[in-house]
Amino acid sequence: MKKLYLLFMLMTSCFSYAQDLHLNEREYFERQGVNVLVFSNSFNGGFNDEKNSGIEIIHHGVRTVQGGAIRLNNTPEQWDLVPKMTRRKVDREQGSIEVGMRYDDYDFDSRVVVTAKGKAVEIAVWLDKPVPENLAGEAGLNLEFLPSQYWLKTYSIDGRLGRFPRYATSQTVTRPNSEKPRQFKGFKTYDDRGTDQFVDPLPIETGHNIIMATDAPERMIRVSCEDAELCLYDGRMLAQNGWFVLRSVLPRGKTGKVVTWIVEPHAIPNWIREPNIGFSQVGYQPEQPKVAVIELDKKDSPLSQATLMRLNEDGTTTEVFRGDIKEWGDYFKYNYVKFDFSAVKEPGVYYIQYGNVKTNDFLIDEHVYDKITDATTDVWVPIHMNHMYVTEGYRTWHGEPFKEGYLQAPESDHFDLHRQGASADTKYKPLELIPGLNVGGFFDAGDFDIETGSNISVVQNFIRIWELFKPVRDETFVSQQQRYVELHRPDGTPDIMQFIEHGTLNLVAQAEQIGHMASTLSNSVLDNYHHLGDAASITDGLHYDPSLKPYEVSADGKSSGTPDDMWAFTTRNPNLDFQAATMFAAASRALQGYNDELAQRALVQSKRLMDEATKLMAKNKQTGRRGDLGTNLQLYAATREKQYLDNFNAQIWTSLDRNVNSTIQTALDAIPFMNESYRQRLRPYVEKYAAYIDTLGTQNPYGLPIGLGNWAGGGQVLSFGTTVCYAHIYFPDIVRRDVIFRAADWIYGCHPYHNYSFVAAVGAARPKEVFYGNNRADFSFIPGNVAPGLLFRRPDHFENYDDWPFLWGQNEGTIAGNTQYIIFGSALKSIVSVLNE
Ligand SMILES: [Ca+2]
Ligand SMILES: [Ca+2]
Ligand SMILES: [Ca+2]
Repeated sequence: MKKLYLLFMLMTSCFSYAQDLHLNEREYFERQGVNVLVFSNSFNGGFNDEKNSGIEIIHHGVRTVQGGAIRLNNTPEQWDLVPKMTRRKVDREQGSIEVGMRYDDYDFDSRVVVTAKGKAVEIAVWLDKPVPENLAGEAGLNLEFLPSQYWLKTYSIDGRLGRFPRYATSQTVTRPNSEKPRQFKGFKTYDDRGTDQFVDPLPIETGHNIIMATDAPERMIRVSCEDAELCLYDGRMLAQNGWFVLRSVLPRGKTGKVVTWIVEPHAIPNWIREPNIGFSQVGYQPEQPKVAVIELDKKDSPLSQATLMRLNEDGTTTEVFRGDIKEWGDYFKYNYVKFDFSAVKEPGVYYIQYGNVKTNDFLIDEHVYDKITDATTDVWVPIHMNHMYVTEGYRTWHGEPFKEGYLQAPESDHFDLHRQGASADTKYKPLELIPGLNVGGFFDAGDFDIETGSNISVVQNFIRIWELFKPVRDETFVSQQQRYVELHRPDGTPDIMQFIEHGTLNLVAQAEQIGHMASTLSNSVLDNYHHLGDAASITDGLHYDPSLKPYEVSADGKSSGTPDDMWAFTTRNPNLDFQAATMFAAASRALQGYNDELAQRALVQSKRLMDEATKLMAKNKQTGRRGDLGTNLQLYAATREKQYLDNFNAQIWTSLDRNVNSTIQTALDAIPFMNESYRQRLRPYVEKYAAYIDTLGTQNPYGLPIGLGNWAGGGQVLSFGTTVCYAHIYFPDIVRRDVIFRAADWIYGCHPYHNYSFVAAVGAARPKEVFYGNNRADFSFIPGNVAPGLLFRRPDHFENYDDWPFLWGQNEGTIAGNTQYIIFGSALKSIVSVLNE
């Protein structure tokens, strides 16, 4: 009886669920094809990209709407103020979610209440106190729409027709800076060229009823508002990463329910998301496991079989394999099944057919991995060489950046998470030129600063690649004397050696000129930090002279009054010095015989910094990296002094006992320096690690550690992949060959959301098309870049846009991460080459 009743409840609720939006158990509004999230993700402020928060809509599987909140700008930028969420209340009886928002800077509180009303939601803004006078006319209810999903589509506002523009070309006005709401920590995203005015976009259209994308049912959405005007803006007028913004300004002097929107996203009847067939776009070595992971809508019924089709050389297609579909189960919002076609080993060109869905083709061949690191080493890395002119064929990637050098940073906060303390810890006065720093080094990522910690890792990664794999590949011409780099022009020197040299040149200069390591060499003003274009044009190349007026150039043409010079952040951190000392020791060894003079300089700085850092840390009672396991191993590798090996031996086993997963890579790295009994003692720990690898298979359908942070977990997958490769190389009987391919499969396409390779152009049939590189404004990529991948949005959505490059958490690649990829790729290649013998 009870069962029957439950069944009846389930049936009726399913029926109404399919029709109307309802509040589900994950605390968002849902109907088939539409999810409306209300502050499942809240704003963070500052450096954090804010196109990830507030009221969001996932429309037929794509998060196309976000940023629903009270905002202080027509089209908010990344460093504009964001509201702090003061509370969030889910009312299941009313079917509503209420969120309190606060701007501390203005002592301004507001609330939104979102309530399901049939197929629509009502978004109502409530005020207990009127909008503060200095925000009247500025504070409004905003909702943002993803440009790449709406451009070229139609809209109709109060019956007037229009089309969303592909490129931003609406109109703007300028207003006095005094009227501009404050930006994060008082930073300014714009250079007003001395006008004391800021640019404010004008609306494209205004009205009370708007229907967007009548020509695209999967994007169609209707918004109406009786008690205020709706204004449609193009956020790209101010910033290339801006979205289309719909906005109603809050009325002056009113309290209570002040603005009410009815938002109705269209749902395609009985919509079921197309299966996403995850497989490796690079293809498969014949002997490796070949398992496609198929991501299914929960309302989809899994098929019983899939087939592997072969494209023949006479133009015909043959079914070569038919296999059963195996259920894995639910993981967050989707259901996962697998198709294992490992039995197919014959080299050839294939595709997977699952029901009506057919994948693009891919290779099965011994040589599929041969070129996986070439784009990264030959193209991505040299393009990120700072202080050089970099050219490729007819194209110049960038001129020589920062010719005027770097100034001593004054005490300051920073928009890219750095800080200069009250003491410079140097002999330089604030804003004095520190000579000799504009040499060598690598751009951090999609931005152009030198992160010292990352650059240290980069040199270490290159040394590791050099010592383990000795790649003599020479495709890059590097002249330090001419400050000139040309891609695809061999110059007789292995490129990896030149990259070690280039990284070391900057870091040694820091140690010599500053006396210790800078935390970063970075932009002094936010208005050139978000630069997109030629790195050489970020600054004017002239020394900053505060005695000149802004934008004035001195009579001799050598200095200017424009405060655009980069700064060196020099507050001393002995841990960083220690890290640098370790790296310098290794670099000195690696550079021996290639650049003896630099090798000698690196050695001098290594000894001095190690000595000074040790004393400083003792004085501050710090241990930090000094006592670090990995550091002792690196020091032993670099100096072969027994004390470091003794330190390592004294710690390694307790550290492994404490946490195998976080220590195993270091333990494996030590094997070349150790005897057989070390390896035997390590065995049970490797067995424990293998058991952990097995548990991953039950945690998610991909059998990998999957990160859920603000920066997607690609780096975690890469380091897991690298560790597994090493574990397999040293203990092939414990860590089976099969598991080493999991990380590669993921990176090259076997992952949620879509099945594109996260690495740009490496022999993949379908690499991602857009990345957050420094050419992101062109909706392009720099070959060899590795995207962080799948950004998790609470409570249950993985995302990687491939038509919108601007979210760094999913699409940026970093110099440290991409050199880590070269290690992973090199290790994988070396294992596969044994397999091919
Ligand atoms: Ca940076
Ligand atoms: Ca070369
Ligand atoms: Ca300058």
